[in-house]
Amino acid sequence: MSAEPRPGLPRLDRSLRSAPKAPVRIVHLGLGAFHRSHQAWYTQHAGDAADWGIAAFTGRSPRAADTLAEQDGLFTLVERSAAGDSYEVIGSIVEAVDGADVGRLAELVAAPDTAIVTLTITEAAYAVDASAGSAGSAGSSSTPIARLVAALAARRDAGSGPIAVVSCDNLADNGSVASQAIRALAEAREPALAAWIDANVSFVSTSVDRITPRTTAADLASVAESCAYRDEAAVVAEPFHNWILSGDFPAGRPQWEDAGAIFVDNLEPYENRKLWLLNGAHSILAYAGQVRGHATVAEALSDAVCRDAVESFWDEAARHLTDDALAIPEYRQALLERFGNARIAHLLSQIAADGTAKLRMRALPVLAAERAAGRSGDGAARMIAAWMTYVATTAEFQDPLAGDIREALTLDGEARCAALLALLSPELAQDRDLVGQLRGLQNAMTATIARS
Ligand code: CS2
Repeated sequence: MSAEPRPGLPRLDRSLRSAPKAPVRIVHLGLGAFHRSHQAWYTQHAGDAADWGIAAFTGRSPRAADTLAEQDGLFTLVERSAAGDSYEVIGSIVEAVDGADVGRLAELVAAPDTAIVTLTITEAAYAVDASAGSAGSAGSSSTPIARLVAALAARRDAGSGPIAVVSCDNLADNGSVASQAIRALAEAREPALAAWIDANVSFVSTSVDRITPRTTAADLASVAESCAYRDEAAVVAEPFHNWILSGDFPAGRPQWEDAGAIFVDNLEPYENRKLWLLNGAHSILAYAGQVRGHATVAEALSDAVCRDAVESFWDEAARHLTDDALAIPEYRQALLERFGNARIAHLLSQIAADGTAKLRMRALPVLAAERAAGRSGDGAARMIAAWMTYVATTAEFQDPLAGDIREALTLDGEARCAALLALLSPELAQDRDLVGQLRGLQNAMTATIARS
């Protein structure tokens, strides 16, 4: 994605914008747009930002690191509200590295000044295969979790002491999930390493929020136009941002609270509110919306069929979000406004990726809670039915279980429904009533498409 709006424009870097370079004290895995609009933004806005630089590693491809390195780590954050855009140069990323450079990762994680490792590695990346890890297969040693385990071993060997690992992926209890994944691989590699991790690594759980669509060539062109420099690493995000954290930072942390981060003892109600209401609605819109011919969140939300599906799922989820402090009516209203911001072209195809990993977090807890209360859970079930319809009608979908999904799609009727459901929960797939309910919801959805 390269924009060449006006030839001769200077490239953004630290000679163009004087941004002091803080020492690396945070290592990040997963240098995507969300990391830049969220953790990098919070770190820049901490009162002690001058002490906290980020070294950010890419996931699969070195491209984002190369682009950012050419700009000394600087990038523009475009805050896009319904009323207009504002621009800010973010300088908290001081080193951008190809994720395959495990040597540099180990060196930085082992450095005594490094206090924190943050993660945005996607929901799917936490499903590790510890048996493959023990065999040291090429596949597993190149996953972000396996790289981090190797880097933690280097920290232990260097005697650099405790550190915090902070998961910023959309998973319930993401600190514990990260801990289990890392521990399992460490145990398979060397039990003494697992013991060192138990004693020295603090796993912090967080709920993260900022809608950040993939940057387009048009976005880069508009940055060039407005800022009079070329920035190939710009990101666009909504003005809203939220970060709630729970856990210890044994080697210190930036004063993220200056930027609005909230530290709590009990994260669960907040993460459920965000995962169910925001991310759950996103998944409904992504699947039902695309099946009904829409491309963006704002477009899908303006379709009454999709909007009703969201509202009825929210009604169900809200029954299990009972703490008054959660202010659910206001949160729902704010979400409608955020989703309705048509200046943010948030593509449904982007949200639709990795459905099996996402629906386990977004649909299953509400479905289980509703069924335990003796109700149908139709709202949550409709999210799953929409996903089933989507994978059945879409040639190109991205999912860690894509092969299993394709195999399930060779079946018909309830057998297909049960096989797809088994990919989310083998246990639920045994429930004939639920399979019948999902089948009915799929038929109803197909009927609405035929009518519209
Ligand atoms: C989205 C999230 O792609 C998705 O699955 O639901 O990335 C969502 O935009 C963020 O969690 C918002 O904070």
